[in-house]
Amino acid sequence: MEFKLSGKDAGSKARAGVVTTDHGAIETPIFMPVGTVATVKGVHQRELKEDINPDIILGNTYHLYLRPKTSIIEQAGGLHKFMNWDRNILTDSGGFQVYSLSDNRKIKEEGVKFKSHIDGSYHFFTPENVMDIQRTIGADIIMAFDECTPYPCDYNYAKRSMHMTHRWLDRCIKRFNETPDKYGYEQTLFPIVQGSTYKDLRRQSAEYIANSGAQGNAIGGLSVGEPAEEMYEMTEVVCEILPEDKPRYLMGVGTPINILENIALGIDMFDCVMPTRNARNGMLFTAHGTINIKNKKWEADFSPIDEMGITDVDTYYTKAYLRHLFAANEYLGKQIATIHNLGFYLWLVREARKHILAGDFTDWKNKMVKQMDKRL
Ligand code: PRF
Repeated sequence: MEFKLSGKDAGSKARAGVVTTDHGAIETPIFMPVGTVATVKGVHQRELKEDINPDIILGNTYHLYLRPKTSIIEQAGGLHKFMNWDRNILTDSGGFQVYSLSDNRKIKEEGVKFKSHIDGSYHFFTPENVMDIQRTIGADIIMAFDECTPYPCDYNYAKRSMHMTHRWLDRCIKRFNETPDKYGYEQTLFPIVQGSTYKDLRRQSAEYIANSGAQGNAIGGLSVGEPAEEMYEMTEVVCEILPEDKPRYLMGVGTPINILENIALGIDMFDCVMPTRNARNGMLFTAHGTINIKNKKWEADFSPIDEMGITDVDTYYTKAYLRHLFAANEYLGKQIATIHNLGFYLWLVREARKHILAGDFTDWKNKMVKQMDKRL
């Protein structure tokens, strides 16, 4: 994997770059649509390519391991072949999904015992087997196994957990280096900074992660309920320490505003279920604020879904039609809303890139943040 900086903003820490893997180039900043179980929910792969056109999507180790199971993906020849996606894929390690299971898991130094949300069976994840599973799934970028601490988190717990995440990272790196790429293209391992909302812990963790010498670095444990200002403070502290010449990935973030603010602090990569999940609930993101399309207010509004027309669906259908589909609980409503939201998120990061390269990112960002902070 290679990362080249294409340019930096003058008034902020924002950067534009290009990550290149064996599955092609990824222009940064990038938003990665979430495809948890080998599908970006509601959009099939050809539509995803043609209408939204992301260079990279995300998959989840926890879900794929449970269903269809690692062995099926191996028989298919890896996740790219299984789902017929020939561009980049990143898999999360399960650290966050296991954290979300709260009562159905037990965390120990050796690893995490958890109960399947599908059939209640028990499983055990360790740094070693999570590397093996991700080697077999075959994503281009794979994530270290970490513990995502909840918010709020007691200082001593956060500190102990962070140190365990660091020891787990050492075990991940060892296993990763002992195992070969399986499918003839290179895989890259990203470590994850933790440390909850404590600046001293975040600094310590960022130093540990920076010293691991990885090709890219991630920040976890944020966007778990803390105020946005606290998230930005942590990102800022961590970005000062993580190497400049490696991509920085902020996991599970966030709203369009969160994304722009974090780009300004030096983040290059994002993922979040928000555009897809909220679409399925009828919430649309636009450059001028959010729309709840289920609202009666749109019942006879025959204007385009989004005048900007970023994706075809935006001008192909009216708000009244989309509202009707939601009212009638039709599949197509969720599909259209998903394409719209993903199209908007990808547009947003591409515009950010353009403005970074043009040198007027901060002014544009401030204008957009104000504009998007509305309910239409
Ligand atoms: N760790 C991992 N995945 C994640 C997170 C984390 O802390 C987050 C936190 N927002 C999202 N996804 N492994």
